[in-house]
Amino acid sequence: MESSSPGDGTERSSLIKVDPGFHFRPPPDPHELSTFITPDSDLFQTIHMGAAIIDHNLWRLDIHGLVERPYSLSLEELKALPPTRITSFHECYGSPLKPPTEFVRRIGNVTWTGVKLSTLLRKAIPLQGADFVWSDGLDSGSLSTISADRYQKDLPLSKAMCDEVLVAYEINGLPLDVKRGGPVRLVVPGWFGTNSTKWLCSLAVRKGRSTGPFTTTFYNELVPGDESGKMRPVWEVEPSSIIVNPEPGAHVKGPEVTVWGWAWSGDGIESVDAEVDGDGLWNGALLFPRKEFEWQKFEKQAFLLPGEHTIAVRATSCQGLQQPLSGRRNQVHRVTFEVF
Ligand SMILES: Nc1nc2c(c(=O)[nH]1)N[C@H]1C(S)=C(S)[C@@H](COP(=O)(O)O)O[C@H]1N2
Ligand SMILES: [Mo]
Repeated sequence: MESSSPGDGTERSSLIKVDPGFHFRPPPDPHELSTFITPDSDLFQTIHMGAAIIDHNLWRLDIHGLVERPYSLSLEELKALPPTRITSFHECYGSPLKPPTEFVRRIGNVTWTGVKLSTLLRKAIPLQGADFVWSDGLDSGSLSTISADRYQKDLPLSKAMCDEVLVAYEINGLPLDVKRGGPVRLVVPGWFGTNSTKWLCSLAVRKGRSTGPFTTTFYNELVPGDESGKMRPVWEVEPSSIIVNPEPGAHVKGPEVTVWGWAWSGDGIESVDAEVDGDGLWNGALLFPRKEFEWQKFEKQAFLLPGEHTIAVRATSCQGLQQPLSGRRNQVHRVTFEVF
C-alpha cells in the first residue's frame, strides 16, 4: 500500500463487487412525511448502475490532482478527524432521462455526520487555477445505453469549500448502509442528491468540469425561461414545497382548518403563500426560519365552509425564485379534501 500514490487507481481496490441494476426506492406520499427528521427507512434511494459492496478494512479515500500534497485516508483515519453534523433536506432531481416538466417530490430531511470536505482539501493544498473537485464512486455499470467505469460528479471549488459540504459516514446517527452509499459518501446540502456521490473513493482537484456521463450526458438542463436553449448543470435546488396536512381526500372538520407542510430550497425559503380553490389570492403562511439546510415548516389557518376544497401552496426562496404553477418538477403542490 505504501508504494501506491494517491489517484493511481489503487483507491478502487476495496471494491468487492457491484450489485448491478438500477434501483429506486420511492418516497412515501407527502402526507406521510410528517416528522421533521425522516427515518432512513422512509428516505427514498436512487442507484443508477448498481450498489457497490466495499471491504471497509481496505477502503481508502484518495485526495489528489492539482494539489501540493496528495494523500489518502483510511476509514479509521477519517473518523478520527473532528466530526460535523448537519441537518439538511435531501432531494432527488428525478430521472436524468427525461425533461423536468412533471411534478416530482423525492424528498426527505435527515442529519448527516462526517468531516468537512474543506478540511480534507485544505490539507492537500489546492493549486492556483484549480476550480473543480471531481468525486468518484466505486460503482460502475450502465444507465440506459451509456456505460461508465465509475460514477463521477464534480463540484465547483467554491461550493466544495463551503462548511456544509461533508464527507459523511453517518445518517441520523447510524452508519451508512450499502444502498445509502456506505461506508462513506459525499453530502452536498442545498444541491440535488445527484451531486452527493455514494461509495466515495476519490476526490480529485481539477481545472474544468468532469468529462464523465453523469456530468455531460446526464444532469444538465435547460435554463428555465431562457429562449436561447442555454443549459446549466443540475446543482442548486430551486424552491419547492409539500402539503403534509390535510391529506388528499381527507374529511376535516371546519370551518378552521390547519394546513401545514414543508418547504425548502438551496438558499432557504423566505415566504410561503397559500391559495384556496384557485381564487388567485395568495395569502402568507407562518414560516419557520432555517438554521442549517433543513426543510422549513409552514402553517396556515384556513377558514373553509363545508364542501370540497383545493389548497395550493407556493414557496419563494431567499433569492426571490418562486415555485412555478405548472409544467415543472417543482410546480406547486395542490391537495383536494372535504370539509364538514
Ligand atoms: N456513486 C453513486 N452516487 C450516487 C448515485 C449513484 O447512482 N451512484 N445516485 C445519486 C442520486 S441521483 C441521488 S438522488 C442520491 C440519492 O441518495 P440516496 O440513495 O442515499 O437517497 O445519490 C446520488 N449519488
Ligand atoms: Mo437523483
